[in-house]
Amino acid sequence: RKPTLAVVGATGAVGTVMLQILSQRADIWGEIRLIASPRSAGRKLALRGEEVEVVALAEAAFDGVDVAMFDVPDEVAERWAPIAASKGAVVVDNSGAFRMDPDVPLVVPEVNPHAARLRPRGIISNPNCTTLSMIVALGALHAEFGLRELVVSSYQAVSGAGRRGIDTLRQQLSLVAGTELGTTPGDVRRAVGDNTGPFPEPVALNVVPWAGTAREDGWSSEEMKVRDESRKILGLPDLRVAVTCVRVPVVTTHSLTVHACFEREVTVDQAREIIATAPGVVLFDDPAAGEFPTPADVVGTDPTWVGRVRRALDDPTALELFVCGDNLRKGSALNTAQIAELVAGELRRAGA
Ligand code: 2RA
Repeated sequence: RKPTLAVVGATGAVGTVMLQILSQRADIWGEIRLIASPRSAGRKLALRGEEVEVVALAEAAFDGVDVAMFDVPDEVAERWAPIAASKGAVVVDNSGAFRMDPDVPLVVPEVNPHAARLRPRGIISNPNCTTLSMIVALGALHAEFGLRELVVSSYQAVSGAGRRGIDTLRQQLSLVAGTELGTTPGDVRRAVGDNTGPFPEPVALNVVPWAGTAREDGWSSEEMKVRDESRKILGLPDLRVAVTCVRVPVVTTHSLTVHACFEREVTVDQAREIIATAPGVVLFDDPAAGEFPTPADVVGTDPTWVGRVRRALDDPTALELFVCGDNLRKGSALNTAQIAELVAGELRRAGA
C-alpha cells in the first residue's frame, strides 16, 4: 500500500507551493489529505491534476495518516503535531516550535539525512528558510574543509513573512511606482503610511535590517535561528556564527552573503568543484560574463545557487560566497517534501 500523507496548512503561501511540488515530484503517495483551519474547510484545491477538498483540522483528520506535513504557526504546531504523532503519523513540521528540541531532529536531506531516523517524539523539524537557503552549499564545503566560523548577511524576500508580506510589498509598490519618491528623508514612509504590514518599516524602495521578533541583546529571532539551526544541522555545537538578517523588496527567494572560515586552506578551484558537484547545488559564477545568481532568476527553481566564489583577501582558510535559494521551495515546501519522502522510503523498507 502506498502511504497516506496529510498536508496541514494547505492554503498558506508555503502550502500552495507544497501542492505544486507534490504534483510535480514522483508520485509515491496514496491518499493525500489536505487539512486547514475550519475557515478553509470545504475549499477545493488542485493537486496531482485533481480537485481535492480541504478538511478541517481535528483529531479524526489524522486517522490512517502515515506522514503529516505541518505548515502552520508555532502555537498551532505545538498543539497539533503531538496529537498527529500520537495517532501514529510521523510529523514533518515546518514551524519553529520544535527545531531546537534535542528529541526532534532538524533535517536537510542532502546534509544530514541519517538524523531523520532518530525521532523519539515522532516529529522531525524542517529548518527555517534563511538557514535552508545556504546550508546545502555550506554542508558540502564543510564535509571537505571543516567549517570553523560563519559571517552571514541575509537579503530576505517578503514571502518569508507569508501572504501578508507579499500583499504588503505589492500595495506599497503601487503607491510609489512612477513617483520621484526615495529622494528625501521620510518621503517613502509618508507615501506608504501605516501600511507596513508584518514589517517594521516600508519595504518598497528600501531595505529593512530586521526579520522576526526581538531576542536578547538586540538580536532578532531570525538571526538566532540561523546560528542555532546551522550548528544543529552541521553537528557543530560551538560553530562561531555572526549574522545580520535584512528584508529586501523581493517577492520570493532569499539571498545571503557568506564569509565561511575553514580548518584548512582552501582554493577557489577546489571550492568551485565541490559546489559544482554537490547534489542540490548549482555553481553559477562568471562575473566577467555577468553571471551570478539573483532572486529574479532563481525564483521557482529547486537548487541552491552559488556565485561570486572568492578566497578571502586576508585569510587563505576563508571563502566569500553569494547564495540564493527559493525560500518557498527548498527554503520550506521542497525540503519538507524531501524529508517526507525519506520517511516514506523507511516505512516502505520496514513493511517490505
Ligand atoms: C522570514 N525566515 O523570511 C522567515 C520565515 N520563516 O521571515
